[in-house]
Amino acid sequence: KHVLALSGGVGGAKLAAGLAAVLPPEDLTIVVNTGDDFEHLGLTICPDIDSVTYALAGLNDTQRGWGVKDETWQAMAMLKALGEADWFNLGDRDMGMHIARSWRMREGESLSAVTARLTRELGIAHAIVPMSDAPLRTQVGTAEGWLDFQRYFVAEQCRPVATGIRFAGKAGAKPSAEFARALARDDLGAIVVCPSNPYLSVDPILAVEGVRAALEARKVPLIAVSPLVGGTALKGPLAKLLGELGQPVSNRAIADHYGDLLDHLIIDEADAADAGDLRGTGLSVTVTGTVMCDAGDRERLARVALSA
Ligand code: FO1
Ligand code: CA
Repeated sequence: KHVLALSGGVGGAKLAAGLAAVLPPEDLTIVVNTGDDFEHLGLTICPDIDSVTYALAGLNDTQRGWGVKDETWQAMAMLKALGEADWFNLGDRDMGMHIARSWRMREGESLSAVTARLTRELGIAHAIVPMSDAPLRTQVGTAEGWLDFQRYFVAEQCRPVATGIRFAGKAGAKPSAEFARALARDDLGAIVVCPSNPYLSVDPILAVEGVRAALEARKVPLIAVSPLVGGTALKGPLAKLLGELGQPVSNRAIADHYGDLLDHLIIDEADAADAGDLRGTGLSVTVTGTVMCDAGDRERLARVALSA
């Protein structure tokens, strides 16, 4: 049976790596959020595709949470000396990835094609697939207007008060060919939603044309791993953003958010008290450790998700 995984960046990438460690390449398609992507210094930057790629290649920097390990920053220092924008940190090795992707795309290759090639070159046998080849960009509404996600998150450090989230370009953003193929497979056995932020990392995937309807139509179980630990987001100042938008941060809110799509929710042992209420809604629930510190944790959680 084939597994379709939906992933955002950091937390999602860890479970994606766990799934890749326990499933053969032909049994897994990892579809990645591209709502965080943007153009910067003439480069196409895809933070979530890169987080998943680096995690599967064993190149990810676990300390920083993004980018490549053993990174150096010489190109960045030169850019700064030249008076160019320095609010978004591009390591030298990471820069190589952005250059390869950007020039191939300028030569006419699709994001899907370039992602398939670059991941293969890095020795990754599993399919890492962008949700769409069309730009669908997550933007945060502020008093100064709509900001691209990286502008809001990195340049502005989430300081502006958020008034909304929108996905610019979602009209006409079709699923990538490999995503559409995975959604339609006869042998699809499960859909796993990795522990990424539902509003910022999974919603963009669900906003791609036809995706929500296709997921609803499939009679295969949809299993989500909650990104919450101890009732709060494991990483990031994103709780502030969600608070400003009036979105409660709780497992119940996540379950309600996914609604009918969701069949099974995996929650952290620190939130075991949530299980009763969640089960009361008709959901099936697994309580386990969801914090992934090493390869053993990732593989164990992947196996728990698959047995659900
Ligand atoms: N996050 C930061 O907080 N500061 C950065 O300078 C930064 C640079 C960066 C470069 C490449 C990349 O792939 C990711 C990078 N990130 C950086 C992380 C990224 O902005 C976010 O963590 C994700 O978009 C959230 O999923
Ligand atoms: Ca279902």
